[in-house]
Amino acid sequence: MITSNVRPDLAPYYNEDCDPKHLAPLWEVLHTIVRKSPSSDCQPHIWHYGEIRDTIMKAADVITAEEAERRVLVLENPGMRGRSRVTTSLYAGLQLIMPGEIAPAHRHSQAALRFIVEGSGAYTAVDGERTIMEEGDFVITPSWTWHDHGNESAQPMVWLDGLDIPLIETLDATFAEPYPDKNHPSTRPIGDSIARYGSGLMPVDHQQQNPTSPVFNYPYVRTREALEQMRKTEQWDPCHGLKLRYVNPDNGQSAMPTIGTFMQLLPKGFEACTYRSTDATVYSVVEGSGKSMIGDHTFEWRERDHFVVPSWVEQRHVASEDAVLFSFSDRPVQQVLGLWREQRGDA
Ligand code: GTQ
Repeated sequence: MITSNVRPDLAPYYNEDCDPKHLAPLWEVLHTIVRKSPSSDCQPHIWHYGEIRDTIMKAADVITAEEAERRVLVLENPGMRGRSRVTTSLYAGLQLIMPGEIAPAHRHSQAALRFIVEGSGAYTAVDGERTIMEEGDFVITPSWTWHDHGNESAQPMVWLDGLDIPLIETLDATFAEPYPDKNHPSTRPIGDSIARYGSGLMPVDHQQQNPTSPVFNYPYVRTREALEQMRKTEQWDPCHGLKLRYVNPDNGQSAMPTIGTFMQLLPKGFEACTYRSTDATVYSVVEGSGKSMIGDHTFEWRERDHFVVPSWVEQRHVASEDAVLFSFSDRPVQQVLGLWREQRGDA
């Protein structure tokens, strides 16, 4: 049944002629599918870690990592409940792994990032190389690589998962398979990738094989040190403070082809100018506290809180202490397609 807003008198034509033949009149929907500017069900939202931590920890009482395969609570955008997405194109969740547990090996066409929120010492293994993760580390699981996670430390570990699940769903290009054993065998020592590719150096005959960075752990100590060193020149961007993007050393592009990742420092008292861009963005607060005005909302945040800014909604950040924010979005996809736009407002 096709309903009409434009020409109710044409209802018999729509329903008796068009509809049975799987045809529909564009003029009834044109301006809802080709809009003047972005408008989606994605809403601004904040998850305060202090309010959700108990619920995350309780997941360990109700299900094992092995039974769950991945014990994750999905950060569901309030405007898109039940659709496992934090923005229109991206998925986010908080994954819990307890001491002694293993999340078994599998692979899928969706790419994943891990951003470590609480705990230290657990590992992710990617195609036979383990990396030990610390708070603030950014770790990549590229598309179609075998990966398992394990916690050999004495504390629970929680990290933010960011995946391109909704994007891959739109493209209808999903594949996944389990590995026959819980762990994929180790074939390279811990630290191998960062030694080979992560110091401004490369093996001399290295040929780029993959659009994803060959460095799969960007440790927080290095990122934080870079920001601290940069702050000495006081070249603050009025909207972003000091903001770095994670890059693939092979090609200077984003570390992951489908997800852009960023880390920024806002010094105590910084009041950013208003800014908007077409890449809806998920933020994870690493250090400090402050507030962000996002559209009509004001979110007060502190360490380990997560918040989301929809596409083309104005954002403005104020830091009450030195603050460090990690963020991710689909910016590289929009840029490669020539779609990305940004707009800076007044300070
Ligand atoms: O760790 O492989 O949050 O496959 C969702 C799907 C994590 C993972 C998620 C996944 C993973």
